[in-house]
Amino acid sequence: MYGWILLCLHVNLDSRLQNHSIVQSSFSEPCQPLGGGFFSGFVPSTSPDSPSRTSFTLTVGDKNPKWVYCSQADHCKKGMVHAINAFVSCAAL
Ligand SMILES: [Cu+2]
Repeated sequence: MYGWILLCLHVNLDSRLQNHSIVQSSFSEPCQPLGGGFFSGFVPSTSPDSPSRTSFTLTVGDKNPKWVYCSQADHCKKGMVHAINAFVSCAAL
């Protein structure tokens, strides 16, 4: 095990009142779920003034890059995407 990462479900202030999720994807298809990848489930936010207290903790067992997006509506296309260990990929370029 190399470490862990905690991903905040609320990175877009305009969509705090909607459900959000964390879904593993791939670099080539960043808004599509990766087969066998992780999925947090949908987590609602109930206040426009503060983020949900719900979190999704993921243990990262290797140094390979992982791509993550929110599968709610068009959040991914609006930029709700994340990367884990992306520096490994960038260093390899
Ligand atoms: Cu979202």
